[in-house]
Amino acid sequence: MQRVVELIGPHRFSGRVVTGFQRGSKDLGWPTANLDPSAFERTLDAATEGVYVGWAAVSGDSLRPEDRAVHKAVLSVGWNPHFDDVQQRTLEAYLCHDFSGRDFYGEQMQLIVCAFLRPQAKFDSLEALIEAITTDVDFGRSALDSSELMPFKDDPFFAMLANPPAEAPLRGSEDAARPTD
Ligand code: ADP
Ligand code: RBF
Ligand code: MG
Repeated sequence: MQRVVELIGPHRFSGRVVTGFQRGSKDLGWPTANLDPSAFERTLDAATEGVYVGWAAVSGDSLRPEDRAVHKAVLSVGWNPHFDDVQQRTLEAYLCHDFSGRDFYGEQMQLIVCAFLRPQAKFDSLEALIEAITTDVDFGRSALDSSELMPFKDDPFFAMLANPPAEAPLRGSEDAARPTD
């Protein structure tokens, strides 16, 4: 199967990690963090179905600081045509990082999707799908090292999650602190 690196977008998404069919890690050996559909369903064109690469970060108090860094991500967008039971479009990302068994369901995930690799496909066997994903991850990881895609890792969008804007001071608090004379 041929893969290309076609620059797209970039598309930025932010939403909760939701549960899927649970077969990414169990059946395929490639866990994917599924994004809440409300974070993309209305803005992402149906024609964007395919396999993509980008960068991803997740928050979460149970995660270690290294888990919360910006990681390479290889993504699947669409209706998973290999399976017949997927009715709803998914946007799901394998993050190129070892979370050491920690999961992060319900946490906030930010994603920048910046290049297309190939369309979604239906394979002759589960093994063939796994092999295709394995090649996508290898190919995608090296594509993300390129001078075109690497800069998105430092996109200001990610800094917003790590350092949310400080809450504005309550009105009147400055007055209270001011000397009264
Ligand atoms: P589901 O069908 O519920 O998405 P998966 O088998 O695809 O289940 O597993 C995904 C979950 O595994 C993620 O939501 C996340 O909590 C966890 N996970 C652990 N490591 C990773 C990783 N490297 N990339 C993506 N998700 C991971
Ligand atoms: N599902 C498909 O049905 N066809 C595909 O071509 C396909 N490619 C994928 C490529 C990558 C890199 C990843 C991470 C997933 C892909 N998937 C594909 C989705 C896969 O079926 C899904 O993650 C699992 O079924 C778990 O939900
Ligand atoms: Mg998944």
